[in-house]
Amino acid sequence: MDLGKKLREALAKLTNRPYVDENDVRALIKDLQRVLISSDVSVKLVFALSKRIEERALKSKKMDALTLKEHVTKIVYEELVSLMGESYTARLDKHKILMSGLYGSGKTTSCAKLAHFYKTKGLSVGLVAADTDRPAAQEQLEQLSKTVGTAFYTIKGEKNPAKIVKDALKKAKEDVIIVDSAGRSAFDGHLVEELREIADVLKPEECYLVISADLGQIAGKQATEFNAAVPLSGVFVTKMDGSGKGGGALSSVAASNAKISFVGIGEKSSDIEVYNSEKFVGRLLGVPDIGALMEKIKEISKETDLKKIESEELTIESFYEQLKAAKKLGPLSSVFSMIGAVDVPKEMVQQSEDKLKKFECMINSMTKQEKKDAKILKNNANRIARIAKGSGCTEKEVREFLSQFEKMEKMMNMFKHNRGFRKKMEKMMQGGNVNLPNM
Ligand SMILES: Nc1nc2c(ncn2[C@@H]2O[C@H](COP(=O)(O)OP(=O)(O)O)[C@@H](O)[C@H]2O)c(=O)[nH]1
Ligand SMILES: [Mg+2]
Repeated sequence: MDLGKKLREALAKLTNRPYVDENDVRALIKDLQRVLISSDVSVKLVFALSKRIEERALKSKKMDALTLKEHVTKIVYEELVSLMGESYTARLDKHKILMSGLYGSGKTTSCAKLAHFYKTKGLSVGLVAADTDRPAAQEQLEQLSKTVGTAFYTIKGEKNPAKIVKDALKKAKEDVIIVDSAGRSAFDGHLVEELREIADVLKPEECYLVISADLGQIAGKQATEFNAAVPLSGVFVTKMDGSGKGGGALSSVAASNAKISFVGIGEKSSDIEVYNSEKFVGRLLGVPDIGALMEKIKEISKETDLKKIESEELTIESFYEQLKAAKKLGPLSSVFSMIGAVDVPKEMVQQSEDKLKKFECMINSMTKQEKKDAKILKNNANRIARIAKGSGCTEKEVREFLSQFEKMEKMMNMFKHNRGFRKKMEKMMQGGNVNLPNM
């Protein structure tokens, strides 16, 4: 089952409603709990998270610029991000990496992925095959190094991995050196000893543990065990693409002392991402960049300077400026879902997008003077025909736009001259309910 889909459904139930009360929040939390536990997030973590969401949603002060629905969505988002751990920043200097992990976790594949990643960052990479356990392990990495296009080092037939590493270090001149090590079927003393021997020679700046997302919450236990024996700088979580337990793996690693550094999302060398919990949660919730969108909404509500509107004439030109500002928020569909309107039918979103695009074309076909003074357009068939032709719209559409614009102008005039109305408007804007008329 898709964790993201279920999470989105749980949130949609809430965001479809006009008001959010205590029962709504409790029901949402119940849904969230079910979803998280089914993706193997530990019960302990789930309950701690539920408690925090409930407390914050019902007790913490809501920001004026947010509606109640946005307030709850924001809290769920923030708490999920904190459950899934800190985002990672990959280092881009010269450094040496040791990869460790159990059999089949995806070490060798992930070595190639890291090689690909650093190559795309403009660094040269050397791959070192120091898995002397599995017969074909060296060939596997050599093959991958050819595909990615990096240097490759090993000593065929050598049984001592530390020797291979020592020899590679003598020859390698690359910026980033990545050492693949042997796994074991379980975490044991032999594995620790071997890793320590390699680390003594390599002196790695980074030591990544490779863990498959399939392990779910056991991933955290493994990270804790490894970390105690060989200090880890991060965990490379693989197979995020095929596992329903990804949420459990990420949250349990985040709760251990280790950090998630990279995630593998497929079998190809390019299927790698630097771990970003905001992005991960945003994707789960169906809004890829929810954090950035929140910031922008806040900024824009600050920017909506009421005094400015009060003193400024509304012209097609200034309307166009506002249109462009609104477009900065991103595609309308994500703007709609941000303001809680997740169930807006696709056709309607599309219609609004199309309408905005048409407006833009019409405005672009107007002269400077027309943009400043819409009155000269009114009932002027010649000008309307010219704009329709220039913008690829029908004359009827141009007339519709002009009449909508006129309505807005009237509203603005009322706004300027009527204190009561102005107060109402101010309140409405603070609640974030800024509706484009007739859209
Ligand atoms: N779908 C998917 N498969 C992966 C990923 N990472 C590794 N694999 C597969 O997992 C298997 C074991 O990988 P390998 O690198 O040989 O594991 P190692 O024994 O730890 O070196 C291979 O079939 C890989 O293609 C991933 O992120 N997604
Ligand atoms: Mg391997």
